[in-house]
Amino acid sequence: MNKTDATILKIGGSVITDKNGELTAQTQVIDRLANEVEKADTRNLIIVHGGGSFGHPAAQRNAIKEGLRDPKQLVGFAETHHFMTVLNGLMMDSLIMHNVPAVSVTPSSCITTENGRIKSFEDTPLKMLLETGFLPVLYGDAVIDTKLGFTILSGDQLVSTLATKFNADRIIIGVDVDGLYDADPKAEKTAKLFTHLTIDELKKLKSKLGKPTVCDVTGGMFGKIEELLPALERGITATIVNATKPNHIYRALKRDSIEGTTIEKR
Ligand code: ATP
Ligand code: IP8
Repeated sequence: MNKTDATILKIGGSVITDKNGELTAQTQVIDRLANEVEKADTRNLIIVHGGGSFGHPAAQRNAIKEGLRDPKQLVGFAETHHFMTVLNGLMMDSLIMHNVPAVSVTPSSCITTENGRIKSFEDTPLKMLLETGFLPVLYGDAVIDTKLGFTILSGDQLVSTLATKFNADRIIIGVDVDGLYDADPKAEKTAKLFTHLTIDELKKLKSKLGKPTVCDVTGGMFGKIEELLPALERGITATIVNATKPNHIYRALKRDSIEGTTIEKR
């Protein structure tokens, strides 16, 4: 199938929340990003945002990723999902205030997983929203799992699945560092930024990616790269940029040159 001009933009929880705290939204950053999305006016855009300090602490506290083992976890699942809707609400408020026709699509209402991998996806409303000219917004969520009872679906798995489903030509990933380094730049001051990587180079590097130092049930940068691989194998380009820096998401959406890491099949 030929590629479309669809763009999947992931806005990381490390950007829109403070992952050192709990339920700490970066509302000014959210507003700036909404303004950048408005200015860029990109057609066929889907946004996915991460959980940051809204999703991960509740998911960890209640062991939601590991599945249903104790009825007490049910409230924990509800809490995790609810906190994600609160963060999503902040994103939606800002996007709509900036005249972006953004519509929230709740993953737990249209997706189930099997052992953590997306198994069913009722995507007709999402496809029709996009075709009608809306900007669908999804997020990492607590979802029903056919084997585990429930689990956590990362925004990164969603990004890769959506990019494949919509035959997107590119994925933009906004995080709180300048791209992908040869080590966690927050832990190693001498870490070197990669500007361009092929899949083969990326696979060799995977073992060096830092495990999360903050609360993150979906594997941090390692988990992100692991999830991106299927989309990259299909020839979809991924660019990792620093979304905490003003206009980096805007410039990436406009296809302007930008500091960051571009990953391509070869
Ligand atoms: P969320 O899952 O909440 O959406 P996110 O997608 O914004 O979060 P993380 O999963 O926290 O982002 O990954 C970004 C973090 O990964 C950075 O803050 C950085 O410290 C860390 N990191 C670890 N190893 C590396 C690496 N090799 N290169 C770049 N960043 C790395
Ligand atoms: O932040 C996980 O999504 P991610 C969301 O994209 C939850 O990994 C609920 C923890």
